[in-house]
Amino acid sequence: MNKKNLNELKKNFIDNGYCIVKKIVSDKQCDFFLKTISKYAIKDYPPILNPDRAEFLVPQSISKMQNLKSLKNKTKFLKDMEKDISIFRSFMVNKRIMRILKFIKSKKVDPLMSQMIFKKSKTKFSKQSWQPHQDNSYIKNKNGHYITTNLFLNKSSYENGTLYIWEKSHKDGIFKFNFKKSYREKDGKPGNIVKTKKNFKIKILNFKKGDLLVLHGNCVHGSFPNTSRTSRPLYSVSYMPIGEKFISGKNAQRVRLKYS
Ligand SMILES: O=C(O)CCC(=O)C(=O)O
Ligand SMILES: [Fe+2]
Repeated sequence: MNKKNLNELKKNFIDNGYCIVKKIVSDKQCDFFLKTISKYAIKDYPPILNPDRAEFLVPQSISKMQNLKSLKNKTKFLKDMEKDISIFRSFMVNKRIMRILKFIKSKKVDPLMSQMIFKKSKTKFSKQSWQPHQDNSYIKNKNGHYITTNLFLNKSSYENGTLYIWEKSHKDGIFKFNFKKSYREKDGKPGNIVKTKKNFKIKILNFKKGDLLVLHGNCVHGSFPNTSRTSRPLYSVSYMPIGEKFISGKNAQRVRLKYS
């Protein structure tokens, strides 16, 4: 990517609170990632938090291992997990992504957490629709430097539960909000709901497989339920520039991850 393209991404991010990098990952890599991480998806395909850390991946996929009959297969499951975790980590610190984020923030950034959201068609979690929220409402970085990336592992549109944003909503700091459980919630409506009297225009975002959405932590966004036959898998990774403070969180346990 040349300087002109990088400048354009940065301008979009600053002006609009988000930018989209088209086709940052090839179809083949997307399919490989999805196939690998799907080994750890349990019944109903709930999201997997921090699949890049064994202490998270083991408890969230243990029923998959227990379903295996022989000890040989169980040990293989765990052995393969080691390898797969390094694949997930490599996506978090993908060189092209890190370069773009560093350029946008004019500072080196560290990954803090990741989440795989399958929105697998015809499962309970396909109906999950995120309420309008700011990702920074969880982290509360007062300088608004938190960033979330969403890598789309399949095409994404209204029918299969794509994301929308509230235009220019990243310019007002952190809004008041109602706390919502946002990990394996029962009502299918996660996301700390923003409370504001201000009106924003809603913009629905469409993606192709391999596109990356870079979101300002204060940009209000949400998503639609997947009512189609097409799954809408995405791998989300959050980042923070060096020197910035953040709240770790009981579930997400954000930390500066020093992967290379
Ligand atoms: O997967 C989605 O539909 C939205 C996810 C999201 O906004 C989040 O994880 O904070
Ligand atoms: Fe979000």
